[in-house]
Amino acid sequence: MKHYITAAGFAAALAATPAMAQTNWDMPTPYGDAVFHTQNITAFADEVRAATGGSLDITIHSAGSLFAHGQIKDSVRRGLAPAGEILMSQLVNENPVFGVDSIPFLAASYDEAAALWSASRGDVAAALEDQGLTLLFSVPWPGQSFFLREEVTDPAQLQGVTFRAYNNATERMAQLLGMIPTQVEAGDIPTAFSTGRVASMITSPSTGVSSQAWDYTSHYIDVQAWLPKNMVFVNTDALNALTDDERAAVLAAAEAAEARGWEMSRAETATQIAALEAAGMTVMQPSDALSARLAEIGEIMAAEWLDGAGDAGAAVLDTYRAN
Ligand code: PCA
Repeated sequence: MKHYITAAGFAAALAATPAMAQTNWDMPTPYGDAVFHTQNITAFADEVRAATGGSLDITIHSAGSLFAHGQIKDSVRRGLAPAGEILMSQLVNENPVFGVDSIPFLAASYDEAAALWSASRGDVAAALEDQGLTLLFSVPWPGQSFFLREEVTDPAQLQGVTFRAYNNATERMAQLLGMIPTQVEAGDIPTAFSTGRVASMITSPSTGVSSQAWDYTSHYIDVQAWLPKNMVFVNTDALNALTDDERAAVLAAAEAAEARGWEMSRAETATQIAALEAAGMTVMQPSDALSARLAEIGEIMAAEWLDGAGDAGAAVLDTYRAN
């Protein structure tokens, strides 16, 4: 059947068409809805939606519901999802610069972490750009501390203890402590403990709270050894396909999200340690012996990182130390 359109019908059809084309972006993250990073990227998506009058609608898919952590970067690279969030150090095998934020005690405070990020950001962005990805922003987790089943004052007590790792650096640190590491995604922590695969971990108080660490560990040792970052990136072709106004809205919201995320992270540190304590965990400072051993391990891991990262890595550390 042929359709003939009258002038009036044509005008009505035009009026029914939104003034702007609508673009929908899926944005996967491995982390759950209760995590401050996820709240921050949700606020980012809300800001973009508001600033574009709804013409760019970003849907957050949390807790690995769209793609598993290990698939997110390639999914964005291939355009299956236009944007995504991952733990930056997950990509350390591609380029050592992605792992510079996971060296114990290289940058253990927010100010140091900010200086390290400003020294390494250009190289991180360039490494992503080589893969057709554009870095939008990056936000640290609070300092990484131990969750254990007993009070540990002598590092020798850690020998042979099974340990939940989340990247190469946590695995290496565990090896140097004589522990037995297994990689487990954040969302799988409670199961890994309850099934006996692991008996300890190092992570932020935020992840301790979101995984209810008091159900399977009793002692939190507040070493705050490094601040690993999540990063949010976008497929560069997808970014370029937006209108100029939409692209500007994404970049402005990204800048705001980075500032907001760092503030949220800072605030989390104290409130989530308090939450662990309120839930019944013993919160303690590391013994001198444990601190000394961890400092040694930090030196070893910094040297190993530099060995792999070569001149580019040395330049990042020089810039960081000059700040
Ligand atoms: N939480 C994430 C990464 C670092 C952190 O604090 C995790 O434990 O997997």
